[in-house]
Amino acid sequence: MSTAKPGSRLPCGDRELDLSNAHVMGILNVTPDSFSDGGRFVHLDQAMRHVEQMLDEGATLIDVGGESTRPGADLVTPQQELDRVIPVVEAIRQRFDTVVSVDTSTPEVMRAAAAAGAGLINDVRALQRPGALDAAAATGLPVCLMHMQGDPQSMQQAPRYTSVIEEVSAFLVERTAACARAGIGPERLLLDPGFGFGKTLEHNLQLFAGMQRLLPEGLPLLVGVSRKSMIGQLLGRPVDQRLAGGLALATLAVRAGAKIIRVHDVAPTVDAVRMTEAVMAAGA
Ligand code: 7PM
Repeated sequence: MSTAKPGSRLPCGDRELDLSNAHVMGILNVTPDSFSDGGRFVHLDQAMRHVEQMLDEGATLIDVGGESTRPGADLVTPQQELDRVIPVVEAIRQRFDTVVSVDTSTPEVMRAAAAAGAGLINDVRALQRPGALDAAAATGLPVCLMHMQGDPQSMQQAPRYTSVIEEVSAFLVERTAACARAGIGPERLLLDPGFGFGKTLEHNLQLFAGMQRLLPEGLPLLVGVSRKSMIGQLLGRPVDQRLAGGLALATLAVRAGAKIIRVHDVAPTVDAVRMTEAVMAAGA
């Protein structure tokens, strides 16, 4: 099972997350080309209003990302990513008491974000970039390892698996071992199936249905499906009409043992997570 032990705590720098219950992570995009926010949160004051709203709505982590992983998106230089992300991490830490997660694959950004007070490294490339394992290890922060087939530029062209569950599971086991060799123990890891990253609709559905079987070692799971194309494809909905589909998936993810749900729409997701956990607690 992927369920963390009751009372298990994840140290995130100078803060801690109690993983005996599920958390909602609010997404803060600081990319000018982010597809679902239209690049509205590039400016610091707007970004801080968005953070405040997400925290008021019950988010307990804020995920700051400066590299668009949209299929076909332009590559960002480390300097561009630093310029976008670090001022935002600093500003959040100055104003709010929350865990700041930094969505990055870039070693320089990991180090600088940790120095600026970030509490979690969220890497869609699972620390595979040169220098990323050592940089993440040196921060002492926990890391979310996500599965992706291919790279963001080409991943949706022709995703192929013999068994998506087996392959995602084997990848995450291998990256967990690579982390252990670099000095990042399992108590510092979260795992993520990477919905939409090199997966067809059918792959995403199979992976979602098999989520509990994914993780033999019982590490906590992070799930991100908010507004994603798996919802759009199944329901035939544009990106601004995917909330109900996303809430259904958030509910199912919590039921399957996920501990962090990464979303744009914090308030409705917090309600869905609380309802789900209340029913689960009553049946425990
Ligand atoms: C364009 C396309 C913009 C896709 C943003 C995205 C995840 C993540 C993202 C996830 C973890 C999105 C993605 N997705 N990090 N970063 N898990 N850990 O839809 O599923 O938000 S970016």
